[in-house]
Amino acid sequence: MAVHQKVLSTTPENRETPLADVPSWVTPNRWFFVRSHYETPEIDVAQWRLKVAGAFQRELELTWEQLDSLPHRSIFVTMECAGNGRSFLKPYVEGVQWTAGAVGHAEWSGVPLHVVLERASLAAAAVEVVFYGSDSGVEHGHGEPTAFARSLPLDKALHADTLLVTHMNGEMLEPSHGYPLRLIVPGWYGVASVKWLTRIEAVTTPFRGYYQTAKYTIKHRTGGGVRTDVVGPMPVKSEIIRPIDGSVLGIGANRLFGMAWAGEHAVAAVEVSVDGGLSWQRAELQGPRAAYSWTAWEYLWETAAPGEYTLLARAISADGHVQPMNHDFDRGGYLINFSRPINVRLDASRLSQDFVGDVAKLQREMAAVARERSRQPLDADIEFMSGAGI
Ligand SMILES: Nc1nc2c(c(=O)[nH]1)N[C@H]1C(S)=C(S)[C@@H](COP(=O)(O)O)O[C@H]1N2
Ligand SMILES: [Mo]
Repeated sequence: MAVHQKVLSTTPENRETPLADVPSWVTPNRWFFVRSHYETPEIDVAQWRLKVAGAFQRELELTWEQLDSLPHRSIFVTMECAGNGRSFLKPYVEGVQWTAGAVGHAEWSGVPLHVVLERASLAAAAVEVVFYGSDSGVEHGHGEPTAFARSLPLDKALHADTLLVTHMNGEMLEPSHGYPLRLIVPGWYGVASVKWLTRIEAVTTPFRGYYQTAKYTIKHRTGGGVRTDVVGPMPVKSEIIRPIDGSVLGIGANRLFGMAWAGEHAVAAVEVSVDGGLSWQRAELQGPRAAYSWTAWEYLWETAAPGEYTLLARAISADGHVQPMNHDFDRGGYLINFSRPINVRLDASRLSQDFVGDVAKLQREMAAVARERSRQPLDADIEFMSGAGI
């Protein structure tokens, strides 16, 4: 069976992780979603330099070899685009119409950012660190080309888990994922993890770039009024991967399977409802449960009565947050973590097919699929969707 992948646009490259066909704890690189605002830059690593400039005691310019000689670390992190799930919003919200697949989980390796920041030695007046990618383009209503750039507050920039990444799942980064160097900001939406990194700048006033103030911001109501916040940490979320919406199931045992993640926190529990949210049961968590990483879950649903059912899942984070039932439209087309109903029909004339939900089995399956696919690199069934702007 071919893997079915959704491609929202090819230039820039925007494509989803095929969650239902590749349901593994580690997302293989070739199936990991891509979210790019501009064309993928072509970078010659021999010419490439990382400049570290601005509010530091000393500025640095590192070659690839110099960077690579610094201490390394690896960490598993789930990365999700802040617009993931946008196509499910009613009413319609402008932007790339992602379904559920702008999320993936990988092992990221590289040099902890703090190692480089400490070599350059931050000035006392520094308040943020800004990261520049080497991609740029002209945005609607902005005459000058806009470079992709984002900043981090000092505490997150200096955190031991924030990495300058060279490798993804043990392989050199692919061009689409930021070769030769990208940032990974664990627990934060993907937008913070700047790809094709060439410049790190410490600043003494908060950064006001396009992707920091015009895009990737949400409204936040306070007692006195409305504040604009930049998108940062990922809230708790779960996704039902199987069965898919609109499925016709048989009578007997049916397995619900999905993933749940909670940004900087581990997942504590997942609950499932088969009656549209009237009652909830505990799902079984499978495999690792760690901060930054998604956790697989499954629930064996035994039913005898044919009819229409609305399935829901809600995750609870280790710090006690519960996934919400509705989207908060103050968030616009970002931070889409509400429990999305999956409608299925139970058909009395069928028997249930207990598809495999066990993680160990899935991983063995995945390894077999990967081996097979390395011999058949074009065995993918690609669906082109209509993408729109940012
Ligand atoms: N330079 C640069 N970095 C970028 C982007 C970009 O367009 N340019 N997109 C961001 C967004 S919105 C996301 S969700 C992640 C996606 O990373 P991936 O394509 O490796 O999945 O990269 C982030 N880093
Ligand atoms: Mo994103």
